[in-house]
Amino acid sequence: PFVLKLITHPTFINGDCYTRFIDETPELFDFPQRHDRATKLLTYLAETIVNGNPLVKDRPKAKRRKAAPIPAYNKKQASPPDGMKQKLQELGAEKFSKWILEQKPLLLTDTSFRDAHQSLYATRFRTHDMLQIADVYAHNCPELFSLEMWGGATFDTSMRFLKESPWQRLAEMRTRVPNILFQMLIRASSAVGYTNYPDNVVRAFVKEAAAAGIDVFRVFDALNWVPNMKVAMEEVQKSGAICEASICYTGDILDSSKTKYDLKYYVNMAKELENMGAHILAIKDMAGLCKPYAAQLLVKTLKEEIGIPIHFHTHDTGGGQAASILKAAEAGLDIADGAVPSMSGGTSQPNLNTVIEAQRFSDHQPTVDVHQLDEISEYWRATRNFYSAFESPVLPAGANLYEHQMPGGQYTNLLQQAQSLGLGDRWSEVCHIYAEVNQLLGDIVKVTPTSKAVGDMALFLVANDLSCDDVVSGDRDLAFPESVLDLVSGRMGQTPGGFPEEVQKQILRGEKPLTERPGSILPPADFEEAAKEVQKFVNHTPTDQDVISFLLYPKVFEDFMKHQEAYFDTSGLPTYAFFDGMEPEEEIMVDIAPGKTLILKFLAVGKPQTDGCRTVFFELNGQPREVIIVDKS
Ligand code: 3PY
Ligand code: ZN
Repeated sequence: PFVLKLITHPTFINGDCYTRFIDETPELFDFPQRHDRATKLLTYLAETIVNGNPLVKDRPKAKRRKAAPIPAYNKKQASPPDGMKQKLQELGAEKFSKWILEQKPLLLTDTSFRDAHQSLYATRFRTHDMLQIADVYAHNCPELFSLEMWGGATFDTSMRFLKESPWQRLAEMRTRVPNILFQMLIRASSAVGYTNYPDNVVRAFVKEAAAAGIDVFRVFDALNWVPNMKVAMEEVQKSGAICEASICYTGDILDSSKTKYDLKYYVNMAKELENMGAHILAIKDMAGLCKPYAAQLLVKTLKEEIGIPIHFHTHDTGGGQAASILKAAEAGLDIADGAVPSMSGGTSQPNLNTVIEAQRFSDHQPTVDVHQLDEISEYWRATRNFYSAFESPVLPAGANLYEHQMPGGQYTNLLQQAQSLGLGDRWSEVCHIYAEVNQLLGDIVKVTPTSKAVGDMALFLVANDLSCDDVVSGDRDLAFPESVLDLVSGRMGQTPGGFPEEVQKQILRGEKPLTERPGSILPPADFEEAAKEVQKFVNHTPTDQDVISFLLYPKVFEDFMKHQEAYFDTSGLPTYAFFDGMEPEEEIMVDIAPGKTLILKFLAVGKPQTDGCRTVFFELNGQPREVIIVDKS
């Protein structure tokens, strides 16, 4: 039909087919590109139908193969009601921070777009599913303080596994949600990675993220080493966004036998962060260790000692963390994190509706509407069924949670890693050794990336039937995991009191540990050189975002770009089709550009030919199409 339209156009018939004709009527010449995009997407689907997506190999198939129900919202409203985003724009970060202090109701952040699925589904939720519900949030929940929706593990996971651009996710979400603050998690000098980066990479990343739509940066250092937070914090402040600096909570401030991470330690750190210009202080309780009375004491004391709002983040691994939020709110907490009911609980955040209901008729009752959250929760509940392949086993925390102190995001992940190494039945031993490794290293803060090093070491010891004593004795020449060397050598930064010298010596085998800030000695990245490298594998002029993605994750970014080149942008495919391909007679609609939708129907797969190829039969917008694929089985 495209060709028909072109050759029947009067200009074409008159023979006036000069180049302006192409400029004036580009739609007539769009067909090769559209054809190309469609072919690429069909090739992806055919490949997935015949050979499967390696990401879900041997995993359960999606339990649902139709769109999740989207709650109604007032589509007549030209734009959603104003929210905190407009307040921030009106006041600027500093005054906005003071404004928060004046609010009586507890403000709420929804983590469903980031930490909830990072903790429950190994960070596998796709942009497609986020976009469907984004407008509903904007229209029906404008009272939310923020959506935590970017950073942490989502940056690399989206490119590495989901083959989609984290920047595109941010941009498309921003278009749909102009009124609620967007919040991200940044690992200070490790940005959104697992190791420290040069300062100019961290700065460029923050600047670009703020320009792309992030309003609140939750900055933390995985060893609570404040000097390592400075670069990221400074850059956030320069960008005009809100700098939310974190104290990572570990240990137990109520246990007087534990003196390393006591109340004074946290108060001192909070004061330092306030002096460095933080607009908000986050209590980042990544493992869900901050029990109700500890939360109350901590918030009460911090409220007396510092003058910026406090934002509490916890994981409900132990099951009782809504009570910690309640106690903290009583003590004057300003903002709390939670997830919608269907995305909450276990290693995820506490249930937002539980938190709201627990405070109904109190002075702090949040203003977010529980019924709206319930409707949104139904959407997420249905959406979870697209991700059956990644559903984490429900792993109720035992009393040993307070001994091993594993972060929520790591807890279920490490179990799966242990199972894949054949150590599933030795899980409690892994937990126990994890706690021992922590003590061996001098009792450190455990959160990405330091928690990964402790987890890697625990698995290494259990898998090789070794104990922490074997590490210290140095009798055996052990090849420790790379992450452990990175940690103990100081390449992740310094821990309060330092690593025990003997342990450091045995693990590093003569390598001299760093004492200075890694960013101060890492050579600055050369952005122009990096752009030239990127140019080798993309067929457009590299954008700043491309260059930053490449500097953070060179190989992951290159592979992702190659995927896009081969298959076009697969992020618009429904999740069940992206993971599992299509079923015969199934039809899907895919938006490939504004106003351009493809209707794809899968018909059948032909028998293998002698050369191992199979023909996959589709209909594209009602026309038959075939794709030939090598059957790798
Ligand atoms: C991350 O760094 O991704 C975390 O969620 C740490 O808690
Ligand atoms: Zn978390």
